[in-house]
Amino acid sequence: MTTIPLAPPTRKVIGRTHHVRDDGTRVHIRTCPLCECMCGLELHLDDDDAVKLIRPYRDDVFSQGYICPKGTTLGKLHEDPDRVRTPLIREGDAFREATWDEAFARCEELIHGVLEQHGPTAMTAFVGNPVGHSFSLGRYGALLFSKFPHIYSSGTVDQWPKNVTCALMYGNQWKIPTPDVPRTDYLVIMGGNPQASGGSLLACPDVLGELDAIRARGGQVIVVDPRRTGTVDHATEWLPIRPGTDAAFLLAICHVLFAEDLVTLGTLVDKIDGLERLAPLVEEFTPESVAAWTGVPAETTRRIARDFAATPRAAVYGRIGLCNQEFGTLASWLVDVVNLITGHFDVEGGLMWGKPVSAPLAWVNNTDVSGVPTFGRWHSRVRGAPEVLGQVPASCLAEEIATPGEGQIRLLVTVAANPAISVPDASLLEAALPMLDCLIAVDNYVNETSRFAHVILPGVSPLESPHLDELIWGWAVRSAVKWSDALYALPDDHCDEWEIEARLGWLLGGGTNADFDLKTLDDGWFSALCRMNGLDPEQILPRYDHIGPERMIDLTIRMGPWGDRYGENPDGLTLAKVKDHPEGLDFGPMVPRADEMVRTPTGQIELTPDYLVGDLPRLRARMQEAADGTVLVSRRHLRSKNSWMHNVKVLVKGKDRCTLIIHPDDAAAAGLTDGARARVTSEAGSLEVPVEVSDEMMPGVVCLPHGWGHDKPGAQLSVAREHAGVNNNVLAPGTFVDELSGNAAVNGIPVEVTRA
Ligand SMILES: Nc1nc2c(c(=O)[nH]1)N[C@H]1C(S)=C(S)[C@@H](COP(=O)(O)OP(=O)(O)OC[C@H]3O[C@@H](n4cnc5c(=O)[nH]c(N)nc54)[C@H](O)[C@@H]3O)O[C@H]1N2
Ligand SMILES: Nc1nc2c(c(=O)[nH]1)N[C@H]1C(S)=C(S)[C@@H](COP(=O)(O)OP(=O)(O)OC[C@H]3O[C@@H](n4cnc5c(=O)[nH]c(N)nc54)[C@H](O)[C@@H]3O)O[C@H]1N2
Ligand code: SF4
Ligand SMILES: [Mo]
Repeated sequence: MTTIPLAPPTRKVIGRTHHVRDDGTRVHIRTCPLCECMCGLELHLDDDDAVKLIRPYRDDVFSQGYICPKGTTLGKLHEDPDRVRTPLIREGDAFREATWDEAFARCEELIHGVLEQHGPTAMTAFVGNPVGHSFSLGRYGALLFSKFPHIYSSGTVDQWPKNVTCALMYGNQWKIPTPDVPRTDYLVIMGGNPQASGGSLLACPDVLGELDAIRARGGQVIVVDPRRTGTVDHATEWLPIRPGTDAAFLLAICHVLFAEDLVTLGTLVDKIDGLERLAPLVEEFTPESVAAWTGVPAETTRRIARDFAATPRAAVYGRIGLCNQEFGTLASWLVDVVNLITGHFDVEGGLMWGKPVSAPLAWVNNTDVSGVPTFGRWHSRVRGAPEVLGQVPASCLAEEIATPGEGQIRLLVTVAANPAISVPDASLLEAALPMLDCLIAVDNYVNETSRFAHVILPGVSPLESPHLDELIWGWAVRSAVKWSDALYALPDDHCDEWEIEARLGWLLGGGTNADFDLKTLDDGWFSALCRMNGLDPEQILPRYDHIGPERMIDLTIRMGPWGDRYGENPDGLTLAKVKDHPEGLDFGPMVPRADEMVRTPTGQIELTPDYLVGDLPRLRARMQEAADGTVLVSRRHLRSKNSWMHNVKVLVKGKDRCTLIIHPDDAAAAGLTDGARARVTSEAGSLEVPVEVSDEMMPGVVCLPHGWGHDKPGAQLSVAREHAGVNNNVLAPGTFVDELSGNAAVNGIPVEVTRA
């Protein structure tokens, strides 16, 4: 495939200048969209309107001057010569630049071709991570994704177990409680590494600073992880644990709590159902009985259970290491259980829910109205995987494309996703993608996935879009709101992302470009939101002279807890008022809110749902098997974001980061020395990678980062290609999942490591 020269980036400044420095530099303020820290940034513009420098914005009410190296590269992302800025249409083996009209005409032709020949069951979408960081992509995704019988997402390689437990326990899959890190005195971090990730399902800028503060006030921070991560440097204790065994460890904690009469429901004594069922369930899981399997000594488990129960402000937090594993749902459930049965839930310093200024749309649908989810309402065609919360494992996609028959997938729309890298059994998906009749990628790069596209519709750069986070405030440690103007205008006639989604949705529903009417569609969606908020659209619509995301954001803020409710509360917030505060508006720390948040049919927190309890026999059976052999886990790095920031030179320069970390004893046994090349083989595949020998790994566990493998023909990522690395998902067997959620178990993969 030939490389196409892409049009240079445009820089027409439309954002408001915050101040001008003495040397004439104009400074703009914006919130970084890259991770959950939501850092405030100062963008310094040069005479050509390019971003010459990015500094922390110290007045930001939320991040207060915290940033990381990724945030300083937003200008570089905008300027990246490889960033796709006009639509690309495939012609034979190559792409050519096209106008938006041409591109949508081609989409119509391809979409209608598949629709007519194979019907809607031949079409699906893959939703990627950046959608969760973009108000437009998130909200307008509804107009697109509803057109498919079902979709795939990175959610099933991420937090699906937590979604399952929250749906069953609290009534909504996105009501995810988070640790009140700034006010806790005892924090157990399981399967999370905020030193690299910045925190996940936990919006708390400068987590490491907060951990230092916990220690400074005499508190404890315990990191339960097979790897001695950078987070451990800020902790009081590292507890190595065998991957995939956390559920057993947590059951043993529960056992001690009951056995030693340490159980209390605290303030939620009248709000929790199912406690009496728990004690007999955990009885057999003594710390001694699980120690050999987990690797955690029994006396350590007992000590932690006692100290945790005895500390008034304490929280156990579990993240991706607890989800992306064989018993992800059990482990995710038990994290909440331990907090709930020690009175460390919905109270200061424990697990709490955030209180967003603009309530996430995802919080609207609760099981008291929609009904408790039943799982397996349908099964995937090829593997027979049961649907869970409307999705099957992401790894099913490859076989659904490659296997002929009724319902074979012929059309795929990817939105801000790179499944060729991010999904298990990566080799199978790589082989399947070229079989599609139509692949439309809404993405900023010709990457490992979009290189197979028939049409690439470019997204916007992080400086071309206004920004307001939505879902993430739901698990933020403070209630706050921040708005960012777009710094640059979109190039002339560049279609904005929300319109791309609306238009693709229209075409997928059988509509044509000729009869596409954005205003009518948007008015319809906005009217639906009005009704969800108990408003009469006839009254609200005339108040606006514009359509699009800003109108929705305004509604969401106005109908939120601090909103003006369209005049009912005249001093309340509107988007216009928020815009007047580039530093953001802060409404304080988290507050107890179980009464308003819990929306199960009984109105109670369900401690022991049948579906979750039903997985204990599988765990018990697994514990009987020998725990020998080497297993693989994943890791992240501060200077990287999943699969897509490796094209930024300043982030990838320096020593090779795509290495296999291995304990010295395991290295010696395999005849490997630091810097040597290892061959790693699993049931799914095999690859070669340089080795880093370090006792930061516990013996028997090796570790690779995810998101690499940029040497693919046709991908246009000139910098990333120089630092290609290997894709660890080549080693991840697609059928290795947490059975209750269908979430990928990319941690704990049995592998063999030898000298290459
Ligand atoms: N083995 C293993 N696999 C994993 C994981 C792991 O820990 N181990 N982690 C999993 C997790 S948690 C996740 S979230 C997934 C991530 O995997 P994916 O969701 O597939 O996404 P990313 O790798 O984040 O790639 C995002 C894509 O969006 C594009 N993009 C960036 N910004 C924008 C934008 O504003 N608009 C548009 N249209 N496109 C944009 C980028 O170019 C990139 O192609 O990977 C999962 N895979
Ligand atoms: N810099 C950077 N930040 C990111 C991302 C990124 O790619 N780069 N990705 C973002 C995304 S999409 C997400 S979802 C979040 C994820 O955020 P985190 O959940 O903090 O993810 P990781 O940093 O991968 O840390 C996971 C930890 O789990 C450990 N682990 C693996 N298996 C097990 C196990 O079985 N049990 C236990 N107890 N631990 C285990 C690993 O060793 C690792 O230290 O990060 C987000 N932030
Ligand atoms: S920690 Fe880094 S990537 Fe995350 S929001 Fe802050 S600057 Fe952006
Ligand atoms: Mo993620």
